[in-house]
Amino acid sequence: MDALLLVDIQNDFLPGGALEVREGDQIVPIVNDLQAFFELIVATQDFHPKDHGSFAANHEGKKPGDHIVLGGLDQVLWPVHCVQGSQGAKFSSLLKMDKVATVVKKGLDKQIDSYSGFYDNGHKRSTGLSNYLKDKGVKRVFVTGLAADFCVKFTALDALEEGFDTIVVQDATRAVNLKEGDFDKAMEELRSKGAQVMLSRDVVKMIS
Ligand code: VGL
Ligand code: ZN
Repeated sequence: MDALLLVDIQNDFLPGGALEVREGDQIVPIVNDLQAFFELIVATQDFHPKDHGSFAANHEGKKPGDHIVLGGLDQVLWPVHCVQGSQGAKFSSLLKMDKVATVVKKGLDKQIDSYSGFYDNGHKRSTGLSNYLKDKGVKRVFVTGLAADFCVKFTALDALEEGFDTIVVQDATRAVNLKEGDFDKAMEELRSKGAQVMLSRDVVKMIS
């Protein structure tokens, strides 16, 4: 069984959003088209309380891009984004959601960030996604969404660690690129750890 994962395709990560990812909107039609080829589709949703520790605004004198220690881990600080109940936390209105079987919320604990859809950044608490997929007999996951160098990367790395064959759909993701080249670096790291990086048209050829 295959699963298609839609990582954080939310307004705040799209152009015009609080943590906008360049060209993030361009993945939406690709992700929508891919859904026709999957029986099981799962979305993740970055879903922070407004006092979340990853927001620069919640630390006096800090600005986005600065680093602090949060939950014992190095944490880059972000603009306020994906606040529970806000428009920015909602999925893109252009994203097809009718086939999405379940939504996995993450980043709810203000004391620790959660890039991966499987675990928080300290690997302390599971979201339940791994067991959900395993219960459905999933062996292979295809990862799409935002952003390639954060939530997509860490979701795919955890998928590998959880024993899933993991394919990252290269044209169905875009990077924040805090530093130039972060997209390519993320894809290289994913390959080196055992993920396949494939274009959506090759995914369709492989599975249909
Ligand atoms: C993300 C930064 C902070 C992401 C979420 O979805 O990639 N990045 N929160
Ligand atoms: Zn976040």
